[in-house]
Amino acid sequence: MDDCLFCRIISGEVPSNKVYEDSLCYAFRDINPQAPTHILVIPKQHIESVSDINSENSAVVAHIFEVIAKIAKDEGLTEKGYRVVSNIGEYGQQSVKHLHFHVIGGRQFGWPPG
Ligand code: DGP
Repeated sequence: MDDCLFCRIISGEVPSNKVYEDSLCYAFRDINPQAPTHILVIPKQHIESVSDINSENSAVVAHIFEVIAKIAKDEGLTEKGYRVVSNIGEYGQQSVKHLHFHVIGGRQFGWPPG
């Protein structure tokens, strides 16, 4: 989508700090990191949010979680633990309307979230 920031990052029109890429997904460092490691993993296909995952497009989500496990290992997050978050809609405070999974780690987190 022309007016989608993350689609423009995938195309290279908007620069990003790439961590991983394959034919289905793209991972890059968040511009405003909330922890020592903060990576966003996104499908190349434009899907707006978790609410739009269905039987037609869910295979890419399964693939993304395999990629997340690999990235977490590569970034040294697996031993201590980390968090995977997807914000959805207004109450979830989703600011970019392209499905993305935050992979955040490198410090202790609290629960519940604010
Ligand atoms: P969310 O609030 O869940 O929609 O998260 C969107 C994230 O995207 C937020 O943590 C900041 C990040 N972000 C926004 N614009 C850019 C950008 O241009 N480049 C990068 N690398 N990250 C961005």
